[in-house]
Amino acid sequence: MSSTWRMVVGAIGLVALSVAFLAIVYMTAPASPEPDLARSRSSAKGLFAVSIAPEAGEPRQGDLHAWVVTVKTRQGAPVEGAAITVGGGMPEHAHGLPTSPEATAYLGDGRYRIEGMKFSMTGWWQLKLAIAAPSGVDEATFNLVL
Ligand SMILES: [Cu+2]
Repeated sequence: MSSTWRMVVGAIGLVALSVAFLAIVYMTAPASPEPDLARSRSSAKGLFAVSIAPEAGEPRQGDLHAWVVTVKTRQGAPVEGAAITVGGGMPEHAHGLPTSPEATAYLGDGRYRIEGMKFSMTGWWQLKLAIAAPSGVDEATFNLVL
């Protein structure tokens, strides 16, 4: 084989490999990234460890229901005396929450009850909690898919 011929064959081989690689990447990549559905996370600035849980079973579309939000320090100590403001909505639909949920009670051990939650549609919701405690102010965003 002449060296020119060898180079041509090599180049064709490289192109074929690249096409195969791109095809695999394209076919295995998810169409859109799934939201992170973790119900425990660090707040945005890392001030608090925040968890959420529905107070009674998984919420269904249209149900008015309550959540319990647990706020702890990074070291795991309960955060008391926090004011929690609830926001959110559906990022894909550019609308907010259909209700105005509020923190209505401190349940002890860093737990706060959020009442008046309602998911009026199925799909991807975000729950945004602004937490103002004596030790500082931070926020945490949770994703929920109904
Ligand atoms: Cu919607």
